[in-house]
Amino acid sequence: MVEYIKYKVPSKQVSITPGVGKLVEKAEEDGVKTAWHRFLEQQPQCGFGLLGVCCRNCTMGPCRIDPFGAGPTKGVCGADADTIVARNIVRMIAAGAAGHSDHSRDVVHVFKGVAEGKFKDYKLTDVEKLKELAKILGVKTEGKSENEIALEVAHILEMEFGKQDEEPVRLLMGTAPSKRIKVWKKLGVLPRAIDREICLSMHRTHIGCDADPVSLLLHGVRTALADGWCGSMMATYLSDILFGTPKPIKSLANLGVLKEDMVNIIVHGHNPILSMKIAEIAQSEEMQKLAQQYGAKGINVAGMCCTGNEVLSRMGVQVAGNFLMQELAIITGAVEAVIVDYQCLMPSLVDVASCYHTKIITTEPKARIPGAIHIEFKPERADEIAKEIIKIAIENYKNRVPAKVYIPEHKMELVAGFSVEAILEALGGTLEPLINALKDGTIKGIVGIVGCNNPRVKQNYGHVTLAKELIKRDILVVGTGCWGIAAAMHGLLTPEAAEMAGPGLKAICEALGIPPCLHMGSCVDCSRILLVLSALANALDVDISDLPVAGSAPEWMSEKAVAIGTYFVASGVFTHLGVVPPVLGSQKVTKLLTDDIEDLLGGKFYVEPDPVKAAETIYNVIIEKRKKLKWPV
Ligand code: XCC
Ligand code: SF4
Repeated sequence: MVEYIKYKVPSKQVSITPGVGKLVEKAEEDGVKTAWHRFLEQQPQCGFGLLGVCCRNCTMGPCRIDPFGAGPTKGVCGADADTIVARNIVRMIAAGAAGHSDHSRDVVHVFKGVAEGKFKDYKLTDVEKLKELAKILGVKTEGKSENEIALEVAHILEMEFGKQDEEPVRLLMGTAPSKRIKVWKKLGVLPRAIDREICLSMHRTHIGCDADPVSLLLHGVRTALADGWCGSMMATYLSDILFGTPKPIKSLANLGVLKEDMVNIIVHGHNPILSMKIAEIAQSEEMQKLAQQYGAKGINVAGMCCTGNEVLSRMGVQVAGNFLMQELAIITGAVEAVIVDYQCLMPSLVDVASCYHTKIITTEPKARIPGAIHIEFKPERADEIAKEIIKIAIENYKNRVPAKVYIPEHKMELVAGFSVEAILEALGGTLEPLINALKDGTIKGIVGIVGCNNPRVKQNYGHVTLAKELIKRDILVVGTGCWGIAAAMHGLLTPEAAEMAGPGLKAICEALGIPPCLHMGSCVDCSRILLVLSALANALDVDISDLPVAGSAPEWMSEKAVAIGTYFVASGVFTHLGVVPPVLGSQKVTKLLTDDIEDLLGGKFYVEPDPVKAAETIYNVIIEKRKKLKWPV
């Protein structure tokens, strides 16, 4: 579908990542719109929406509050700006938590099926990790087979979603530091079951329920905690058990990983259950041979977004790009198929693909896109379905139009796969060296950077600038998601990047042979960051809120990012946002989130679009925390 392009995009200004500008220009030449074009068409965006003061929760509305106070100050039901803004943000948290946790539910389903012997195409790969999880959940392992342990674990994890008692979820109780748990207990925000807290978020925000912004936001906290310390954590644990816990692994990133003479397949979405299979089966002799019969040299699988991070971390599969590059991959004209599961898939993929030969293949009933080929992925027939999907890509190779192909040459080396276990191994088996380096000031602190791309931000400028500014100040950076891919494409995930770090961090990186920025996985793997925080707090006998650490989402856009940000704040972490959340319509909610909440939880949000300024503030916060610990600054 060639479209009329109303506004041209200033291609040199949209991104700092090499190759992106060129492909945006190619898109325009080919008559294809990208997210940047549609973003321009959306301007000016609705001011009420941006401020969070629009409510559509019932049909007496939609209601909008006049932020200047000259027009209506209440909706038809009487809800004011504080109530409306708080309700909207709680719904964002609930949606984000639902995304992560429902992904987790799918992994539990496969894990259980493996334990029951039903899903023969998967296996329990990391049995040590299974035993560790069993211990956390209080499952006895002596005298039991692996499958018996897995079944008991699966049963408990299923109950974490839907149990009806008032006890807190067990995964959280088994992994969070006790000092933190006390804080949550006192506030009454210990989550009882994942689905329950999400459901209650929807109930509370229904017309005529909770109108108190404080009570609403506290439930938002409870819902977010159910995500971070339980739903997301479960996805990480079980994916490691099924596919192996990541270890440092080398690979390449950026669109230059696509190959002119191979069948290029992009795996995009979030769940490793599908992408690991595609990557594995594509390597098989049968599939490689078939590709050769069709005139290609072989099959090249490349990742996009978080499922890209999953296959990168475990198999070293190369990454084509992050969120805003999904359309560009197709615009190279060299991609035979984009295979997606769910989350962060632009429906526009189908429009863009219609200008090239690319097939978009959806695989999940819960994420269908009109115009895509739909092949439902079923774990009981995983290998067979993976083959079927890969064959579509291979057969499509002949339809590639060489005149339409342009693959930018840029690609960057990287090392990914820094699970908690891998970090410990790099440190020689214990946290001691890291703790000592923190205590004596060789490393000033640790910052987790996560999250998306957003056309409001020059693509990857926020991610890369913030990371560079922090490592320069001897702050170790860890992170996940689209940040990880940005950092990779800009060379921050190589041991050589230590050159860009301050003297202390540089020395540590050189001694350990690690990059100054550690890629910890996909967005659900933010739970790995929580586990690092928990281990540090326990080892130092302090609370997470005492640690010289911070979080950041410089280019966030998704509701999942709101859930992540909230569980970081709720865990006691000072959390920076580079994109303004839709809360400014309520001074009360804004103050609660960026100020008052600190007294309750020890963490708070801090909003600053400029990553250089943000780095300075984050550094100062870390220095303050160090002073309180009486550590040298
Ligand atoms: Fe999606 Fe996870 Fe955001 Fe990237 S970082 S755009 S949520 S893929 Ni999670
Ligand atoms: Fe308007 Fe209240 Fe209905 Fe929201 S819930 S749309 S504020 S009447």
